[in-house]
Amino acid sequence: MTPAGFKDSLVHSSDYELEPVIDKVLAGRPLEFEDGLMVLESKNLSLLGALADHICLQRTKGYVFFAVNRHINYTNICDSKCNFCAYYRGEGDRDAYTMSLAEILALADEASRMGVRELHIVGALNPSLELSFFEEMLEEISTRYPEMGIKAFTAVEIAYMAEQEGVSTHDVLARLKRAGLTSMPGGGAEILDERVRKILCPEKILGETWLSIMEEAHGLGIPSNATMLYGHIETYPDIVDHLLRLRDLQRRTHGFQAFIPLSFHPENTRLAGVRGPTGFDDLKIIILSRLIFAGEIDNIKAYWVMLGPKLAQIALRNGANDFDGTVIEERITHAAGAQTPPRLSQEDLINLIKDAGRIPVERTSTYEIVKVYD
Ligand code: V47
Repeated sequence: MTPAGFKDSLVHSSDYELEPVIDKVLAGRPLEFEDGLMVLESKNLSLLGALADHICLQRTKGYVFFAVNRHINYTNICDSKCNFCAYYRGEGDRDAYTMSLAEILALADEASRMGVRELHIVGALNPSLELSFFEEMLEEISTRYPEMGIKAFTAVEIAYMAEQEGVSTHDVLARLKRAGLTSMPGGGAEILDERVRKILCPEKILGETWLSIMEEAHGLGIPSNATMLYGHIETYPDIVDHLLRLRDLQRRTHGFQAFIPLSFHPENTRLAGVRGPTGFDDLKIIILSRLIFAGEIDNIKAYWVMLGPKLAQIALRNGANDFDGTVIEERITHAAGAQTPPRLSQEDLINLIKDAGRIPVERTSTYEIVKVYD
């Protein structure tokens, strides 16, 4: 095949409608709703992946971030009981648990000795835990281990703390920040559309509330991440709408540090009949996220816990520039049947990134560079 023939075959005749999308992306113009749908409907993953990779490289110089991090899931007792979740338990259940402050501090201490720089602390909506417990936890950890960033509590947990305490979400955020909160994870966003939330998680805060709590956090100087749980009952328009609503908020606050697409795992959930996303779906969502956020949300995470390390590595050539981290102990996805290992070593992460032809960069919780491995 001639080079020109190869180029033609890359843009198949059935993909000519993608041309306006390609032109927009290459001209640095933002994609809109219809463009997003077109990307999702296309099967030309190699073309779209190359486009996403191109945009990613313009922003990142080939750096791929990872963190030496540890998850602490402090309780599984939850008032929310979302239909997509295999992790929650009721108070009387045999395997229900709530960690004491001493147990949490022991995990933080072990993490600090392992060189961890980011603690990812999330749990569930447990009525027995008071705001003062979380304040004390943050104060103790941040004073004892100032080198570790504390990325903790989803917007959903913040709303629950406010309701339990009878104060505003703004006050909760301000108090947690004062106690040592560095940033917030992006969980709880699921799909922002209310029709989908009513089926997925009827007891959870509205999508609008999730966005407004993030806006408050950003206003208080607490950066956060954003997520999207996909591969269940959502439609293509729900996905594009979700991404555009996040981008709108980002244009106002610039507070989102990273976007993390979360690949649905159906096992042991009330949606166990749902097939879940294929590898093709997983890559397409990474690609679409990069194309829609371009330089507006800088970092797209390939969350290896949900994608598997091998697909996450391929995502690094399809628009993703963040490999999350060592993780060490994750319970939420593993309760839903994830077959991935409980942790990756720093060496594993560095090898996977280098093997994809990218430069591993250890980062802090707030994306300062710790070390470049070139
Ligand atoms: O909010 C729950 C999702 C989220 C399932 O901000 C499930 O850096 C798949 O938000 N299948 C928690 N997903 C995880 C999360 C996260 C993970 C990694 C990094 C960051 C970050 C945030 O997990 C929940 C929900 O959307 N989830 N159950 C399931 N069965």
